[in-house]
Amino acid sequence: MSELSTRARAGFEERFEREPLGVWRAPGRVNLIGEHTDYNDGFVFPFAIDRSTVVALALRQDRTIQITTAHSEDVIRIGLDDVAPDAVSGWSAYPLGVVWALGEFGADLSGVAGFDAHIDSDVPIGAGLSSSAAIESAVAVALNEVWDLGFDRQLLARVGQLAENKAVGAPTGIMDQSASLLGQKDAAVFLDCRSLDAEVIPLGFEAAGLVLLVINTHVSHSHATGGYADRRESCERGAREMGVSSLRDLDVDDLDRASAVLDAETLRRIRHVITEDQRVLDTVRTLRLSGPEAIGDLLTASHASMRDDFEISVPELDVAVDSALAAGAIGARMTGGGFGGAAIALVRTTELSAVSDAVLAAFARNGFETPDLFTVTAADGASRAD
Ligand code: GAF
Repeated sequence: MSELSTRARAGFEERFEREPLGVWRAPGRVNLIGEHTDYNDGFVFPFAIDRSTVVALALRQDRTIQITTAHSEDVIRIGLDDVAPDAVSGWSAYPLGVVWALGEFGADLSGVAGFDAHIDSDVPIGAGLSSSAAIESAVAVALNEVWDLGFDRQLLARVGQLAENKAVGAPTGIMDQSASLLGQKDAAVFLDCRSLDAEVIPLGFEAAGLVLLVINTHVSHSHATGGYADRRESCERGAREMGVSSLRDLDVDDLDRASAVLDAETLRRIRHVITEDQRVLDTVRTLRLSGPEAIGDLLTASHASMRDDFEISVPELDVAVDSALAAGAIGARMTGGGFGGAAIALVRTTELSAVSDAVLAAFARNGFETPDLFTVTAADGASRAD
């Protein structure tokens, strides 16, 4: 049992004065490439990481739900029949949103028992590593098992996304929950967000002497407000004005026509999405043919596109990427929805300390808050932990 599971079990026992039935875990994710393509029906290539959210849970004799977390003193208490998007708020919108969304996807909750649950996590919050999808996926796999619902993992990912969209209020796509539920050790999930076909592709970082460094800038972001929804609207407008149902239906050959049809800003937004879809396909092909050392330039090109065309980077992310590259990283980019969060750098193991030192020095020189630097490995998706 991991240290985190042990801590969650102890936290449950302390708060509810009984033993949990079990502990379930779900990982955060790093997106290797394919940003803001998921809600455009495009391609993504994320992997589940070795940092997780865990939920210790036991059923009750009545239909009450009680939820606590290690990060607050609150005890959220609500009747199963009262759970609805407008009845939940704050952090409890994630687990309770999942309860509601299971019902929306056809689970018969009329006869199920309520539960007590305690949540703990080592996925940094607001860092762009999908702490929210990790909570949703951990709760989803736990309830799927204890309520014997028989949902498959693709459906559980859609449950988590619906919770995020309607209960949390963030208009996000399906990538994060898919990574958290479908991930496998040492591999990334190549997902077609239109068909939801997923293929697990070995990364081979360790064998190639590479390591993935995460640089958490501490610039906190939220997708329930502001820029994320704005970018999504631009993409939908661009697709509408180009006469297609989603940007997936366009490719780089359509950009000339787009420049005649769209305003300059919308053109930049859709150019990011169209070229990013192509970069995902190129990355998967390059990884298969030539190994992970060969994907660096695609990662770096993805960052430039997000910085210049989609305009979702911030100075801290640009400095993280530029300083890592200057110190020898073979590729680097911001990861996740943007406007803050983390950058990733693919680095030769032998150069990890030089790259880390260079990033820390560049942040200090720019007067930025000291970032958190840590490496991640690709881990298995959500499962019962204890
Ligand atoms: C966030 C969202 F949750 C994802 O669905 C995805 O759109 C990502 O931003 C950007 O690629 O993580």
